[in-house]
Amino acid sequence: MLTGCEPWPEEIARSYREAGYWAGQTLGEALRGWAARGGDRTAVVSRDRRVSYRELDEWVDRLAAGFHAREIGAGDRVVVQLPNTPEFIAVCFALFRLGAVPVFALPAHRASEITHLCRLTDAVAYLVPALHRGYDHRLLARQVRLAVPGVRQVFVAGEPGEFVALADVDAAGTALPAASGGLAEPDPADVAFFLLSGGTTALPKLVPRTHDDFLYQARAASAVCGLNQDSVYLAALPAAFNFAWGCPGVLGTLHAGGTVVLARSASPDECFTLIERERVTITSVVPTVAQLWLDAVEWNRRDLSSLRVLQIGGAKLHRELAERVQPALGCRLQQVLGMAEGLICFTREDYSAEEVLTTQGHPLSPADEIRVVDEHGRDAPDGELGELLTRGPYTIRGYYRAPEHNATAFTEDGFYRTGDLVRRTAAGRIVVDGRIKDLVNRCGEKVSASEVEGHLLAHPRVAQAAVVPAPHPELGEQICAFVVPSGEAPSLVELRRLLLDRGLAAYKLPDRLDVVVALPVTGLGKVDKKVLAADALRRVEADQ
Ligand code: J2J
Repeated sequence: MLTGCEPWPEEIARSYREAGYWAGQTLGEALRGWAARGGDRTAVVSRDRRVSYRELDEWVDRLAAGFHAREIGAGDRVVVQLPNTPEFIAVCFALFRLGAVPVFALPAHRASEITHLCRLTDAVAYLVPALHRGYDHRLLARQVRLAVPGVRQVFVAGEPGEFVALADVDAAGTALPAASGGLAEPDPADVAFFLLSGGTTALPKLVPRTHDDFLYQARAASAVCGLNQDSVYLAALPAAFNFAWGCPGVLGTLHAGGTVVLARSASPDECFTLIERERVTITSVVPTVAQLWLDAVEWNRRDLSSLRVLQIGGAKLHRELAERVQPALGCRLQQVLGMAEGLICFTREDYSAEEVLTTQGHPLSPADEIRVVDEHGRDAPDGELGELLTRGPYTIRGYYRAPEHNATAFTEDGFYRTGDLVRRTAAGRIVVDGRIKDLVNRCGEKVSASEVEGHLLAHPRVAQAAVVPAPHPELGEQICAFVVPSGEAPSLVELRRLLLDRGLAAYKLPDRLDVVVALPVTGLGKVDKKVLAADALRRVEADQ
């Protein structure tokens, strides 16, 4: 396995293989099988392009050959920051075929996140769109190259400026025989790609996912959702987000022989148009997007009758919203509790209506092991709140290059500490009821409090800073910054500008600023985030 990653213990890995969970196939090989079956059927659709299974497979081979000709090879890390376009899928599979390892950045990431990802992974290349949502990613690429000279090449989907056009990589590939012809197939047990954790640390952690574990996840999720070749999945969220990538998402749909439709944004305008045009049957959204959609059906008269399932996950879904799904959209609701680190729980078709509305379901795999433990690590009885711990055939055993953090994020016997507070019902359903990890879940995007605090402290007149969540009617949670100033307090606008200048993604900027004379501390002298969160809630309510 790639150095810096934590493999499953040999005996457990063997048991996953013997049980058939790990099929010993790479993602690149899997696509060959899907293409052989899918032929001229449509694999991927975007606003202006349709790609058949056969075309996708050939495109991937050409790109693989083109990357190979540009000296990208097995084990090389490549930061991929592309919006939902067919290129994103083709590039990832091309890298999989070479045994190179894509690192999934989100389109909203900026210099702070991207330079960190490039440094942490020793990336040799960086892939960007030319322009996305009015932002010129070539400017960002210039900054990144200056900061991290190890990034030897930048590839651009679109007009490349001084960099290399992805179209040229494609063209270069035609001169070579099929990429896999001369290249060794990567080891299915090795890392296929890195997902970003919804982490709590000042610098985001990376989640190494193997071919074996992820193909299993996608296959099993596809089966749970009953996908087949008539299924049409709409990727409304960024495809680089685990939810849209493999729960069952893009990979589960391709595995089933269905069609993946790529939306550039989750806006009701764009998504409803695509649902109507492509007869979409299933899609996945976070609760804030679900709310937008449910409000929009009142005035947007698109035909959404093809939609069979709306998956909602990524953040707490309130019952009132859950109840509106079926009447407004005429489709079934499926709640999903997932995480980049692995474990996914789904509500199932045979659940009672009440269970679908109020629980986050049960684990995908019979081999998923779940514990709900109290603060002393003892198993909590059903119905009582505790931290969710998990291990299983698609849950990682450690973050990449993070031995110290891994020592606390995982138990000695390999359970991942999710930081989620849950209870288990007598029927074995999981209900998420809070969290003990230090982050803000804003529109399903996880914002690490300590990451934002670190940047706030860079302001010369900020002596202390603490970030906590508070409820927000549209965002789910908002980012509240408490600041102890030294001298004249900076304004919220000033702090937001500073964070943007420091290259932080815009979704991480504080929504509120409260200036205080001191931060509350616990008996151990740490900032008391519970007291602060309660204080934030009071202030938010007082302002309404
Ligand atoms: C409450 N909290 C939830 C839910 C995730 C599918 C769906 C979501 C993610 C995801 C994902 C929740 N109710 N239904 O990767 O494959 C919070 C929990 C969890 C954290 C993980 C997938 N569903 N959460 O959201 O890695 O706190 O993955 O630990 O971004 O989101 O965040 P992330």
